[in-house]
Amino acid sequence: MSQWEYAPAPESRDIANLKPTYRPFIGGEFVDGSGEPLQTINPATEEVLAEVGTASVSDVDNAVKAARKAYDRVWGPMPGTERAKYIFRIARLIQERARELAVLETLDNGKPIKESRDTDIPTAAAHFFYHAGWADKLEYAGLGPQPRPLGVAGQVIPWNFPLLMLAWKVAPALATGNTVVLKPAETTPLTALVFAEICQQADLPPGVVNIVPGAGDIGAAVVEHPDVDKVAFTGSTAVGKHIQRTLAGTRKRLTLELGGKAANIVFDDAPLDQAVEGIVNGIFFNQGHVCCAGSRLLVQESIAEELLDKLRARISTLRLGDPLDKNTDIGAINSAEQLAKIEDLVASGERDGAQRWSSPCTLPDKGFFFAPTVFSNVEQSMRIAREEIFGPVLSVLTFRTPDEAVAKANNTPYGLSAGVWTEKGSRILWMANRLRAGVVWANTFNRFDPTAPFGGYKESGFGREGGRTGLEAYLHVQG
Ligand code: TAP
Repeated sequence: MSQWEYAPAPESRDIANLKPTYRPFIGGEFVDGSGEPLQTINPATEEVLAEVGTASVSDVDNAVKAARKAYDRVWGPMPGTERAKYIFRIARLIQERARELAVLETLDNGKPIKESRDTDIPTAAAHFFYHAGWADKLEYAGLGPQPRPLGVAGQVIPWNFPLLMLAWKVAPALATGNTVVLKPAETTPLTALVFAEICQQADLPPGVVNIVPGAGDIGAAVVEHPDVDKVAFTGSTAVGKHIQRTLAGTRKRLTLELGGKAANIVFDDAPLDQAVEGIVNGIFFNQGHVCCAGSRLLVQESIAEELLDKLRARISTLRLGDPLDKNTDIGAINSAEQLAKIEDLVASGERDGAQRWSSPCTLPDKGFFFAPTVFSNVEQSMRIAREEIFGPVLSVLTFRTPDEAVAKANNTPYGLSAGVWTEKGSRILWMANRLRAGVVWANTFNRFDPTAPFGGYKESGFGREGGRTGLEAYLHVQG
């Protein structure tokens, strides 16, 4: 007998304007892709949401041809002031359709509606607004007197922030005068295809944005297409390395945003209640499906017990369940495959002797869910301390001195983000100078803003997205 079950309210399908079928978007039209159609499911209920037509390798070729034509004839030569009008229009349309997009994102991805409503969709709109503002000011960006677009950008994105990752890729590409062929993740293609509708609504010239749903082979076809000038990839380090090898020796420009294993470091003088909120947000936001998640808590030994007690008490209050319920804190894991990966790593933590505590919440019978989990007594050599779990699982380690905190924080192949919690401003700067991470947050975590460049060190990738620095990835900078 099921402990509890729910079905999404029927009106959620109406609000999301859910259609039975979705199709690839090439040259300004929705087309019948010649790939094998896929079914996208709601990970919270395992029900089929829609059938999605996918692109084949020859569809990718058509998309690149459409993008090239649009670049040569329309978008490349267009003055920045004109490009800006289209991008502002897209930003406003995302705002106008925010409710529909938020519900659709939650249905397809499993994330809590309060996160898609308050973070994913508004931040996606903010990226278009911000980059629209750059379109006519590129020569004043300090990138040389005549920055020139690269041409056709091939972009491949993951499933954890489907529309937001699209915005991080498409907005700077369009602002700088490039055209785009984008492949969304196989498990979350829907908001990208609604974005295609928004491009039509905004009268964006055909071919400027092309969306080619499909599996990894279609991502590879985009990346490897000889007429693509720039590749922007966000996803796993393994696929990123493969792409880097594939592109070696080609003329293509490449940026990679890959995995992470961030340290969230709490000193004994930190405001503990505030730190507890930051730790919870750092690892449980979006079920921990966050490349910069604070998945390793490094806590100063003298306060470890007190902090852990407070943390477990706080985590016990998190509500897990229906992602469409506005009070839900923890939604569904995006796929059965990802759930299996989390379970495997958690089992390894138990086998390795770490102490597991999971929130006493009840899991629904259907759908892919995992209770928020904290491991203490974690050694640096354990898999749960080294590998990216990409789920709601926190590994806790302790330290005595700031030097030890830095050494442990940097003891990872990754280098995307870190957090420091302390009252001392001088210590924040001391730590920030020593942590090998692209972003260091102080007394906060998971803060995103289109004006701030985001990206990694080491195996977390290279290149930056956002801010003025992010524009460089899409421009030939001439002296
Ligand atoms: P991946 O398996 O790497 O998938 C990412 C995208 O690449 C998907 O669209 C995927 O298609 C496609 N892909 C798969 N194989 C490919 C290939 N050989 N050539 C080209 N494209 C290919 O990662 P994931 O599991 O979706 O995402 C989780 C990972 O992304 C985590 O490691 C996370 O840290 C990282 N991530 C990083 C960031 C930043 S900003 N650094 C942000 C979000 C996520 P399918 O959907 O069909 O598999």
